[in-house]
Amino acid sequence: MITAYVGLGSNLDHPEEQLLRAMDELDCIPESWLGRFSSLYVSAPMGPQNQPDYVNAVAELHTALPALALLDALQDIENAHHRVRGERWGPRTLDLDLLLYSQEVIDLERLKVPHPGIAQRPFVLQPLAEIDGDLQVPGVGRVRDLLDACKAQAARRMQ
Ligand code: ROI
Repeated sequence: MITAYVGLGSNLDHPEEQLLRAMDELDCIPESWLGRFSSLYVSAPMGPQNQPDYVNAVAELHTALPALALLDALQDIENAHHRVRGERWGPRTLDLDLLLYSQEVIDLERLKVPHPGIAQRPFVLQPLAEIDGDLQVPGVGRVRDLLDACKAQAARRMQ
């Protein structure tokens, strides 16, 4: 069994509901079950500012699936949320990023793990730190230290 971490984000069509539904769907991925799940966090968009604020969270997933099969399953869930791949860094109904897959480093065209932007994204680090601040991001550093380094732009925790 592998422990993986998935970043969830949405800024369209009732983002909180999108994330809560996605949580159930993650638990239904074959050969996998949902572990811990962070609170929901709201943050201003990174990238183009002419879009709504985002709601983000992180889920821990225990899985026997190979990384690419897990990626396929995540993309199936995105598609079921009518995810439309529009402009780069534009708004989206549901974004599921495979952040960490055990301590593996994967560098394929389709999949880069750890997620390349992780160290610059407080909206990922903050929910990840809520689950486990001592987690190591291979080749990058410890989650808690990475969060301290970009705290200035911290996301706000929702109720
Ligand atoms: N900005 C925030 N705050 N949260 C996201 O999940 C997010 N996702 C993205 C881009 C457009 C980079 N900006 C984001 O894909």
